[in-house]
Amino acid sequence: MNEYIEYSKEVLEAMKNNQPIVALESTIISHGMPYPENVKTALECERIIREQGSVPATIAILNGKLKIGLSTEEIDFLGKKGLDVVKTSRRDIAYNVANEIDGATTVSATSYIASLANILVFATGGIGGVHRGAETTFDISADLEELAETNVLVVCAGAKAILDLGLTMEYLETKGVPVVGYKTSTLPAFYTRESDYKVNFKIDTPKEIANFFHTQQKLNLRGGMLVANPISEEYSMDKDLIEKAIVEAIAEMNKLGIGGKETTPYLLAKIAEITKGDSLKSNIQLVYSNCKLASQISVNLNKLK
Ligand code: PSU
Ligand code: MN
Repeated sequence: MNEYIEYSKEVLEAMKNNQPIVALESTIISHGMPYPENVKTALECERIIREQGSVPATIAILNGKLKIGLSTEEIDFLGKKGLDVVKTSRRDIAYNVANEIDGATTVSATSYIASLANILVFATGGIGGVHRGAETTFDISADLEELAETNVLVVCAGAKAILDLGLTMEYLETKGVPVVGYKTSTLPAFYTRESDYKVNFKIDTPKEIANFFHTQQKLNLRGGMLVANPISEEYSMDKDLIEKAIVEAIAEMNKLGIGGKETTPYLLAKIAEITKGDSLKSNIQLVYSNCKLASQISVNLNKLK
């Protein structure tokens, strides 16, 4: 296994010194945002994580290796290549490694690779989930199954409103994945702070979240935890406006016959276009906020180890 993993110097050093680490995904760089905002955001995420006391480990597949911790050049490479790098979920990992195909890892692949290195905390924007219309398309993100299988705590801003939030919560419930609301009892909807759905547990401090996850691990309850951190008031969007943009984007997508792994990147880009970049601005800010919280949770978790 180790022959396939390549750590950055910073991450290797952190592991040796038992420092807290936070994993970051790379699909958000290549497929989630346009260049150059994607690169700027990825680097700022790393800075915020360091500022809060943890070491960032951005994850991708490059030259046939599972890379844990990327250089600025590597992040720039993924950002510039954008949709030309392979969006890599769990099912793509072995193929990309075997054939030395560069891949940007989604939440599912990133969680799996992080877990190989015993990295327990991971920050992202929004997770994949059950898509609207899943009763006919069967489109359910591999992210959910990964949360059920892999011991990683994922900090997100809730599930994106391009998804069916109710069905996403049901799926997580079936799989026994706890959904924690950070200072909130309702599930945030990515661009907005609230939805019609309740989280399982409202917790107000990073320390208590760390203690919860630590206990879950000690009890051998295989699987992850989802921490939903609402976008700050300042950057949250108007609910009706964003809903309109989402409905329009989905209709356009169906007209074009787009499906499968292209669905999420298409919708993100289309919504940014419809909202004239406002959704992208919100997206960036919520990711920063998630990085901050994830780093704080990781610091607390590290003290319990
Ligand atoms: N949320 C974002 N930006 C993203 C994604 C989610 O704010 O780029 C990406 C993540 O990598 C996530 C993936 O794992 O979309 C989900 O894709 P799918 O729905 O095809 O599983
Ligand atoms: Mn899908």
